[in-house]
Amino acid sequence: MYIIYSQKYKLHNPPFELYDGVRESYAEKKERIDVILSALKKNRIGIFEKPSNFSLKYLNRIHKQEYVHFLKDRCENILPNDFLFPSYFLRDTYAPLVRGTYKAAKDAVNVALTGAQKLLEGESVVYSLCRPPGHHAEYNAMGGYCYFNNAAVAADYLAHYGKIAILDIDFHHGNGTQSSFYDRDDILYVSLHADPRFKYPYISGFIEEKGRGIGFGYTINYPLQLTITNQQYLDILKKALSKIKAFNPKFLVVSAGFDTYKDDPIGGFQMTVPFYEIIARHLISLSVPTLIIQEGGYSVEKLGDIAVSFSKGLLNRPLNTISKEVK
Ligand code: SP5
Ligand code: ZN
Repeated sequence: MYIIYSQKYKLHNPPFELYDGVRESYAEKKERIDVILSALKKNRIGIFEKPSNFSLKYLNRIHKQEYVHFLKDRCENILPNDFLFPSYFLRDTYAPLVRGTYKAAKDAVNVALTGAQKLLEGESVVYSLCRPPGHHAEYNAMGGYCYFNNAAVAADYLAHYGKIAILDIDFHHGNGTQSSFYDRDDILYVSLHADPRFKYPYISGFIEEKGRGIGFGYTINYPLQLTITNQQYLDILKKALSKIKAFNPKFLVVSAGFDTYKDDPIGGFQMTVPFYEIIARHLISLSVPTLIIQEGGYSVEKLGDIAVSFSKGLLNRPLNTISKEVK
């Protein structure tokens, strides 16, 4: 399995986020990727590769050109060690800009697109270790630690070759990804996430949001109770996967957030480290070429172990093959 990452993730290092006006430690730390990389390397999982540089035209299919220019321009004008919460294109107080934000976010898109390219070349599963994450980023807005929507850009790129399913298993609803494809019937968006009545992004991810026009029926939301057990989660994951199977996609893009982990400082269902291997094996059981896009996950202490567990599941044989052998 190829693991794609860029060193430029380190350029994005905001000093804090704002919660109810109070400065709090920035949860989306660069150490998240440091620990994932070192754990994967230590366990000899994956073939590591740098991203290629893709044209901005792919980014501009998902984001408004003015927004992309604004981000580039504002970042270039921020002094080292300074920060900015811009007055425009910002949907909440969880996406400050620093000097390196644009460069890091642009290269995270390259990481996603390089992974997509690998699928086109015939790989069955690729892990794009994107940072900053992307699924909250909308057509003309940053928010929730996201600037450019890595998964949406990759899905749109792959959609030229066939139908695409996106499965979003981050703890939070992917409002940006949903809105990117809300009117389309060639990209199915399916998300399992904490009930937005209680958790970020609060205003989207409800069951009633199903798509619009020809896109109606191609957005599927599973808002979950915060107390959901792992067995209940698996039952819903299986339902989500059966919807994806029925759609018969050419490629699957997974927005993989590890903030569903039980001790995550921001999210947290009841998931333990070994549970991620089980989730991954279910994803692979679809037998559709799959691009994993890193989204959230904030337990720096456990993220390495989680990524290793998840990757082991990706590398396993499909569950259906295994159950046939048992019979
Ligand atoms: C990609 C992703 O997982 N984005 C998550 C954005 C969540 N933003 C809300 C975080 C609020 C955390 N601060 C609460 C501290 C209470 N004292
Ligand atoms: Zn999240």
